[in-house]
Amino acid sequence: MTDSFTFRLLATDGKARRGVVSMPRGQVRTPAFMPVGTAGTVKAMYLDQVRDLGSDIILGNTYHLMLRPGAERVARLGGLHEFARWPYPILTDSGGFQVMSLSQLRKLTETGVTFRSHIDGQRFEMTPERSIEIQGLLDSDIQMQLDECVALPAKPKEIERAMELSLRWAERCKTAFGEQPGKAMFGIVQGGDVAALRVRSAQALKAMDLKGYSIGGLAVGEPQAVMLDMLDATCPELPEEKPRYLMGVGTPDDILKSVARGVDMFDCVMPTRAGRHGLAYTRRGKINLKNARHADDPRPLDEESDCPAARDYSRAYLHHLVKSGEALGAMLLTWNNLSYYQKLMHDIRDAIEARAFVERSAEISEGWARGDL
Ligand code: PRF
Repeated sequence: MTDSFTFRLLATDGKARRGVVSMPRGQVRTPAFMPVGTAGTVKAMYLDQVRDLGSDIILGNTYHLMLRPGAERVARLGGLHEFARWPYPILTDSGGFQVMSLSQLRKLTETGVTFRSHIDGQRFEMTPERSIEIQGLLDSDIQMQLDECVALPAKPKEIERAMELSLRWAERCKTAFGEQPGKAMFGIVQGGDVAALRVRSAQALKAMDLKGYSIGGLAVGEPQAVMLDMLDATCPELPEEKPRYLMGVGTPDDILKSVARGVDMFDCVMPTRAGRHGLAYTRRGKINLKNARHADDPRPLDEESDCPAARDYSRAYLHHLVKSGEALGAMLLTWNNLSYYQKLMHDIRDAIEARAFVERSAEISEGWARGDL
């Protein structure tokens, strides 16, 4: 049977890949950045704006949505796309990572994780089967297996145990997901900072013949060089004809260096969270609008940007909004940051197509190094 979920590689430049993931709700141009829409909203943005900036897909979180408003309720209201008014692809994380970082009194066994909600203390159980069931109720297009992500540094034995558990959970998620043409369930490579464990995880997941592969357990406290070494160990073990998604990464620099190693998809709270904290990403690096040096500065963030938030408002005004805790400050800076991230991804895709990725990467990095405009 033909599947309407496909990945097509359009061009490569070194290990960098330009492709397109297709599914009934739309196409995702890769390398892709997926804005984080944890609770069915990309914070401080209208989803129409998110779309207009060139986002082909957004991310939703099983953990948050199961607690509030509840997966069954979202399903009754027509699914997450209808609920949030985003008719395009949605990828959902499975919940394991958020349980471990946000919930209280969690207990992990072979069966799954039991935990208490960080909102009201109510007790929940999350198994691989329940995670896939919830992602199905949300009507997610790209679903994640339940996994266990270990924070680094950690002992190799502990990393190995979590990696092996994640592999067994991948099998259970694969069975629970079954055959769903037009949708995908990705396996998640774990293995911490141990290259041999990463290789074992990637090979075992490859043998399961999943529709895509995530790389988890990175950007969890290790230096960037370690993350890049793990990508060097992992990517060659993954099938070329399937998309690769590096979970929760990263800074613009992380993205450039990971694309160079063969990663296709990214998500990160960085542009949205930083925007709510007064930080602006520009082609000349980061600007902290809280800083008093901006109080009298009539210049915009970047007069050459086509994003109104970057082009039409003075730094003095943005500084004022941020210092006053005004909602518009968060809105304008999030808009600027997502615009910058999506422009970066656009440039990366063009550069790979033109077989000029290395040169273009160097130019982009030089811009950041040159500093503020
Ligand atoms: N697993 C899952 N989600 C994640 C991660 C992971 O390892 C990470 C690690 N950077 C971010 N989000 N399921």
